[in-house]
Amino acid sequence: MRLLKLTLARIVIGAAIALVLINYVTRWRVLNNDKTEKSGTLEKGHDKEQTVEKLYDMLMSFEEKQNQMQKMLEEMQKNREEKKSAGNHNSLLFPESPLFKTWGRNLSHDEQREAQNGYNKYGYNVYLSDRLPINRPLPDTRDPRCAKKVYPEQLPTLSVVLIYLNEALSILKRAIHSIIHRTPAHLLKEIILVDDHSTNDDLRESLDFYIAATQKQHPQLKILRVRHDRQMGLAQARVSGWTAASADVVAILDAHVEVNVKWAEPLLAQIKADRTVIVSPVFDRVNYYDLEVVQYSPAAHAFDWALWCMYESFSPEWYKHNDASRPGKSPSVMGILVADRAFLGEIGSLDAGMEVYGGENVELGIRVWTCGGSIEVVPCSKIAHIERAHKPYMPDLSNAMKRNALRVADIWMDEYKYHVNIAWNLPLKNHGIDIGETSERKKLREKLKCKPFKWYVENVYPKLDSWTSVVGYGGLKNLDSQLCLDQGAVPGHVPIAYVCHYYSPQYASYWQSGKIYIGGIKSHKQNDNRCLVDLGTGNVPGLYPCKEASTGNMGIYWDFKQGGELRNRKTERCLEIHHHTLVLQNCSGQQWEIKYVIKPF
Ligand SMILES: [Mn+2]
Repeated sequence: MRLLKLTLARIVIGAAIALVLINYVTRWRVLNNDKTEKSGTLEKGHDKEQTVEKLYDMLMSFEEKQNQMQKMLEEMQKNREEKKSAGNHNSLLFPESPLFKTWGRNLSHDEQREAQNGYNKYGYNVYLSDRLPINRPLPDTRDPRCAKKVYPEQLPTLSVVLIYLNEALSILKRAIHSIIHRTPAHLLKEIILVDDHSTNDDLRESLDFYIAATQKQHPQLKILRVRHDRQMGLAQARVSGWTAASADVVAILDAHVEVNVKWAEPLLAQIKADRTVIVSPVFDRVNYYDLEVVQYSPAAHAFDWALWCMYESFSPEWYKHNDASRPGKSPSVMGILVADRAFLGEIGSLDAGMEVYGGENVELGIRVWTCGGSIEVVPCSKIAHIERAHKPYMPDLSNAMKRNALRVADIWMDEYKYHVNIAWNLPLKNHGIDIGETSERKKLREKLKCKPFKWYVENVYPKLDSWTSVVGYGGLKNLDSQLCLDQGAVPGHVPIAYVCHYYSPQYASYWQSGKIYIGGIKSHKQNDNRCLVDLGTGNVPGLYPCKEASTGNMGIYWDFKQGGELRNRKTERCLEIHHHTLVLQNCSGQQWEIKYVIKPF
């Protein structure tokens, strides 16, 4: 206890000294700048410059010591808490908060409040981040074969762009520190910090000071700042970072990352061998609640027809090699990307017409592949990335996402573009959503002589299922009762009649074959949809995976005309609503209507 108090006292005194020093340095700099400009007393300036350098060095070594002391303090705190927790457990103030699912049992009420506030603000555990060392070690999660690989000595130089909006200072510092210390100095030309109009205070003077001190320690490294005076959105922020870059290769990263050992070499080697390949590292997940690193296996980056991104397996050939250190082709990138700077420019960098967040990564994927390049995920390059509980861009990202998806569809998807409308349950025409000016990007597509989207689907992303035999979608309404067909309880096999709201439980589609899917359509061939069936026994309809339904010889085909009855081909019974309940019975002429018709049926 006494030792703890002593250490605490030391830190307080140390911090006070540091504050005085910082104050002194800042004031002196301001004064000195004025003076030198006015009187030009260079020699005096030089002396003072040296004094300042010493002060900086003192501060930096102080920071190191502080880190060590912090660690000691934490150890002791932990021991103390472990002893305490045996008998005396603090009650949780926020038992519902995901932050405290497994973490923070031993915090006092005041500490819990502070941690919860920080979590609400950032979507991750900033309380803990502020208390972890900036230079914390990361587990080496690579395939063992990676450590044995040898990369060329001569590799392209690298600009690392970090994009952020209201990121916590300690998170940003940890990202910068990891990049500087885990990238060979002769390859790392510059770090470019792009602030997409943050409003939190600690990204002002405190960050300026940290950058100045870091710059002092690494004079050969350029650290550039790009600050937007209004929020540009992710795509434009990334474009501005790319524009500011000057090295051979540009890596555009989120700022809530820590790069892992030898992250850069495997990426640079791929690009050196082929400048038209755009690469992505593999991200390990950093839990937003305890900041622990969880190992992720390499996988391709893909998307569904709503253009939400998701992981997907590599091609079957990749698995045949049985070597998890091999780069694998990928239909798209999740967002983080590393590319030959000039090549990225030649194909139109990123679509600056994309707003806020989402879809810009899919657009890049389609464009790179169809316009002469390719995308690879490189397993030997690992980045730890915080998966935030919520993002600071907007409370609900789906509106931006929907708008951006429609824009991508309009520019790139040719005869497939209405798939995006189906996925978002929007009408084919007159959806009333402004997708911005698209003529420039369409011109670019022509100029680059990009291949059609059909080529992309068939050759790059054959797992993406096409919905060309859907004839109607949106929702099925019973005109007699004005109720809608709804998937009912999940898991479960009994659809229900419910007040129409046309959200995903009521997404229904009618197919050329006569099948009816309820609860949305799966975007990937390997995933099964759920088919409306007449089991032939009882009078209750069923909802079963279509494969199971057809092998089980259930009645999965329906005769249906817009505004007409819904009659099962096998049993000849009709789906009707009786006392607010779905029943299969002899047809009495009840009428159904599907929300949107693609082609007459
Ligand atoms: Mn991120």
